[in-house]
Amino acid sequence: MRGRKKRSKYKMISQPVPNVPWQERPENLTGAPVWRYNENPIIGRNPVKGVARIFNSAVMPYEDGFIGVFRGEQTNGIPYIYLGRSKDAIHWNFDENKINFVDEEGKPFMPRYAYDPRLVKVEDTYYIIWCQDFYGAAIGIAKTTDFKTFTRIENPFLPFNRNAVLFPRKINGNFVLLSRPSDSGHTPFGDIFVSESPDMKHWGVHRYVMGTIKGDESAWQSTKIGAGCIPIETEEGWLVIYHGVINTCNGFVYRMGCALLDLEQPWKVLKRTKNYILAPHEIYECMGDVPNVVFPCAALTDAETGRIAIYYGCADTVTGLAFTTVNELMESMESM
Ligand code: BMA
Repeated sequence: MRGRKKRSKYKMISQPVPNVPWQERPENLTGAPVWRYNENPIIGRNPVKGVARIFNSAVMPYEDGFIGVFRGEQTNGIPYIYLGRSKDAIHWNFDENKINFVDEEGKPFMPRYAYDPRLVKVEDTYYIIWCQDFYGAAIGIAKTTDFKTFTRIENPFLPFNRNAVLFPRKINGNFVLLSRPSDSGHTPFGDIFVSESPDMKHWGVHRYVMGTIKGDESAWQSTKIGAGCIPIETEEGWLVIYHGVINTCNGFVYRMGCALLDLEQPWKVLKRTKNYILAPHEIYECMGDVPNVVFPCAALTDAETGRIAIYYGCADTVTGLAFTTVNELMESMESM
């Protein structure tokens, strides 16, 4: 395969995924270290019967292809989660019906709404984490081993909270999760915290990880931040791709950045980007239901080549794919 030659300087600790979608870095790319798939958006409007928009969605390798959980904005305006499968992680087939959750006794449990899902495998179980209603915006978690039965774990966190991202392995024997306590509206503030659990049910040891940065130092992330993709394990630390927001006279603008957290003590920030790594620029990122939003929710990685493919919501309307490498991201961060 073309381009598959150099091993990466920085090493990701994960399985090789040789079929990760990929396009080489354009020669004329300047500035930000992330470049877009040239056929973006990969998921356009009206992708499923009764669903007007799919965005802010998460994918991962599964069997000989890929699987994903997708935020589908139904034509009644209510977001819900849909399952999709793909051979190449670019062209997706979606189930026509939304995911049917059950509670821990096996009885149907359907949240009133569900949005911004993340997807991760820890040991033998896949976890879907999203935002749902629990007297306001709160974190929903469900587990599955077969993508047929999805068992919802009862409210793991108090309201209000969003952007929960589970680490892909236990750290010091516990599950570890990043989240962003919020309000139940559009949240004009927000920092990232980390929590631990022995069983995915009881959470504690909540610690502060990182917050906004003052406008005179890194203005694009001066209003609120939130974890995006599942942390990527590297030899240097956990690489976290997150969103950062600035408030302007025309509302919020969402951009992307990344940070490196200590492998054993993930509340310690080793490095972080002061410059964003991707910002709304293309028309599908600047125009839509909510203009000027790039919102990362997943990254596919190939440890062998260091390639990273980022899935992100564009303007709360369509889904984009962008590429970078572990080297590019590592070298875009500054020591803290
Ligand atoms: C956040 C979330 C996201 C959305 C973003 C921009 O608060 O609700 O789902 O993409 O706002 O509207």
